[in-house]
Amino acid sequence: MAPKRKASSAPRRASAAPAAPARQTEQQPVEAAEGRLQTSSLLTTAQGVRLPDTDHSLKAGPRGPSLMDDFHLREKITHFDHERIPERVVHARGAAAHGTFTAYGNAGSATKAGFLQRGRETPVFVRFSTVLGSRGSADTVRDVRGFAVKFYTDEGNFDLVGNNMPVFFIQDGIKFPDIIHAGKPHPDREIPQAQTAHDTFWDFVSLHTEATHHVMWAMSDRGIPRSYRTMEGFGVHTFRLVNAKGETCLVKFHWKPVAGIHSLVWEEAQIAAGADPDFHRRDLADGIDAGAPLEYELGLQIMPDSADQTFEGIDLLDPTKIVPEELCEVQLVGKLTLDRNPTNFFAETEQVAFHTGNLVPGIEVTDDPLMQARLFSYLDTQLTRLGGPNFTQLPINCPHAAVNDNLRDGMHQSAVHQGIAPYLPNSLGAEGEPVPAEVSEGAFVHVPREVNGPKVRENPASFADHFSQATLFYASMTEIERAHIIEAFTFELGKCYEQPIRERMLGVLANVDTELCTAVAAGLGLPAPKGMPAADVVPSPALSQIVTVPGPIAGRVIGVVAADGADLPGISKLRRSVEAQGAVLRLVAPFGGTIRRARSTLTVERTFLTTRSIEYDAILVAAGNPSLQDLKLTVLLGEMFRHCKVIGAWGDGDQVLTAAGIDTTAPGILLSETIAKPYTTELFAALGLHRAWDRLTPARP
Ligand code: HDE
Repeated sequence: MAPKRKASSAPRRASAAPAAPARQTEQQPVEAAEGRLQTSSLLTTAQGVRLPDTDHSLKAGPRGPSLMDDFHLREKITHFDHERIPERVVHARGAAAHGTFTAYGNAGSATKAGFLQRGRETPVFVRFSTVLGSRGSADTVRDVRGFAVKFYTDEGNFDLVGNNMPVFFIQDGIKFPDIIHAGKPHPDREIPQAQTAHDTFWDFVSLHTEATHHVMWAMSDRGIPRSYRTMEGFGVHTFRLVNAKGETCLVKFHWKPVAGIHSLVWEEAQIAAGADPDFHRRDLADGIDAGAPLEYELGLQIMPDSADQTFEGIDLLDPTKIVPEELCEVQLVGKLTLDRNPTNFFAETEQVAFHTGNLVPGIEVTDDPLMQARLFSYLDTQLTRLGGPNFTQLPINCPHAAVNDNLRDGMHQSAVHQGIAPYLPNSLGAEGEPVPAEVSEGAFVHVPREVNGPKVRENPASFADHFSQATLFYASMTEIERAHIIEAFTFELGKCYEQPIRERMLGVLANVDTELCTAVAAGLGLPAPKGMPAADVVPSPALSQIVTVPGPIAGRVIGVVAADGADLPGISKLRRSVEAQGAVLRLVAPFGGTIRRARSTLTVERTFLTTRSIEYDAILVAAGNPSLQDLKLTVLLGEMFRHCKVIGAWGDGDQVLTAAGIDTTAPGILLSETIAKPYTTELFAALGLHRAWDRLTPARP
C-alpha cells in the first residue's frame, strides 16, 4: 500500500479563486490538494479510477497484440512522453533549498520594504546554478554561479536574481545572446559542454573588451567554488531604494557567506566533474540533512541617488564595475538561512520562475541597460519553459501575499475564477473582485523620475573604460590567487585551436597587467605583447578570499582512514567533536561493511574504491594500522597533499602517510599521539583556514 502523505508545506496562493477540485476517494480523504495529487492510498488513473495492475498491458492473449482498450497503458505512456520541459536557456543546471530571511532592522531608514524591517521573518527559496551547462552537466566546471533568491514577502514576491560575481560580461542586454552563443558549446558538434575553454568564447571576449573585468573573475578561484555555502552573492546591478518618506538612495546588494569564501583548486574541480558530477548539489543537500544550514548575511552598499548616478567616479549604471568595499562599506541588514531541502526537484527547483521585475514597494531598478533588458527576458522565457502565462499558480511560484489579479484563462489555468467583471473600472463587480489599492494600503508606486533624451543606440562615454577595474582586481589578489588566475588563463587559451584568438587575448591581458600577460604568454609559448595597464589603481583587499583567521567549519567533511584493529574509541571521540562543529566525519576503509577491534565495530562509509580526495576537506589516518598500503590510498593522500588540504594522523598512523610518500614535516600536516582536545582544536583551526597554502609556496601570501 502506498504510504499516506503528509500535508504539503508548499506556499499557498491566497487568492479569491477556490482551490482546484479535490480528488478524493471514499476510502482515503483528500489531505491537501495544494500541489500534491497523491490523495488516494490506492493506485488510480489520473481520472481516479482504481487500478488492479500496472505491470501488464491489456493484450489479446498473453502472446497477442496490445489493445486500444487499454486506457491505462495509453495514459501512462502519454504522460511519460511529456514529462520533460525545455531546460533553461542559461542556468539550466541548478540546485535549490528553502529557508528564512530575518531582517536585522537597520535598513529601515533606506527602504520601506516590509521584509527588511526589524525582526521580520520571510520565507525564501534559493536556486544556485551554473550558467553554461545543460541540466545534466557537472557542477564543478569553471563558470559563473547563479544565486537567485525568491522572498515570499507579505507585500508580494521579491526576486533578487544575482550571481556569485559582482560584474557582468556585457554592459547592454542586447549583447546577451552574443555572449551566450559564444560561451555555449559549438553549434556544429555541441562540444565542449559547460565550459569556456574553447575558441568561440575567447573569440568573443577578446573582441569585446568590456568583458575583461568579468573574465578576470571567471578565471579566478571564484569560478570554482568549494560549495554553495562558501560563495558570495551579488545583485550586480545598482538598485534604487525608497524609504517611507519617499527619499531614495542607490544600492548594491551583497550576500556574505557565514562559512567564508572558499574555492576548489582546478585539479579538484576537474576530478570532481568526473568522479562526482553532482558535487555541489550533493554538498548542499547533505549539509542541510546533516543539520548544517547554509547561512549568508545580506549586505547593502548604500550610495547617494546623485544626479549623475556615479560614486567616487564610478558609473553606477555600468554593470562591469564594482564599488570597492573600502570606498563604500557593506552594511549587513539581515540573515538568510537555508535549512530545508526541496521535496520534489521538478516541482520546485525546475519549475521555480525568477524574474528581476518581481519587486516590492521600497525597491526599484535603475536605468542600467543590462538590467533593463532582463526586465523583459525573465517573464518572456517562462512562457516557453513553463508552457504559458499561468506559471505563477505553480506552488513554488505562488506569492504568500494575497492575490487578486484580474488575469484570466490561458494554458494550464487551474483557478476557477468567480464573477463576471475581470476588468476595471466596472460597475458589476461582485464581492471578492479587486479594486485598486491606495499607497496607504501598500500599493507599489514608482518613484517619479524625469526621463528624457534623444533616441540613440549609444553607450555613455563612461562605459569606455574596460580595463582599470580588471587591473584593480588582479592587483588585489594574493600571490596564490594570482598563480591560479595565470594557470586558468593558460589552461583555457591552451584549449583554443586558433592562434589569432590566443594572440588577441594576450593583447587584452597586456592592458590588464604586464606580469599576468607575460606569464600566460610564456605558458602558451607565445611572445608577450606590450600594453598600457592602468598605473594608479588602489587595490581592494576585500576582493581576496585567502583568509588568515580561521573561519567556521560547518558543512566541511573530514575523512578518517582506518581498517580492522584501528583506534575505534579515538574515531568515535573525533566524530563527536567534528559533529559538534556542524561538520561531517566519514570513515574510509579498504573494504565495505564494518571495521572491528576486539568486540567493537564501526560502519564503513567509503572504501578506497568508492572514494576520491575531492570528498574531503581534511583527511586523517587513525592509529592502529601502521602497515596499511594501497595504491588508491596513495593517490588519495597525494591529491590531498597537492591540493594543500589538511592531513593528519594519530598514533602510528603517520607511518601510513610516510609510506604513501607524504612529507609529514610539511605545513598543514598535523600529527598527534591521541585524539585529545588540543589536537582537535588545532585541526579545526587549520581547516578553518581552508588550505595550507604555504605548503606549496615558501612564504604565506
Ligand atoms: Fe539571467 N537569465 N539574463 N542574468 N539569470 C535567466 O531566466 C538574461 C543576467 C541569472 O535559477 C533566464 O528563468 C538576460 C545577469 C540567474 O531560475 C533568462 C540577461 C545576472 C538565472 C535570463 C541576463 C543573471 C538567470 C533563463 C542580460 C546576474 C537563473 C531561465 C540582459 C545578476 C535563475 C530563466 C534560476 C536566468 C536572461 C543577465 C542571473 C533567459 C537577457 C547580469 C541567477 O531569462
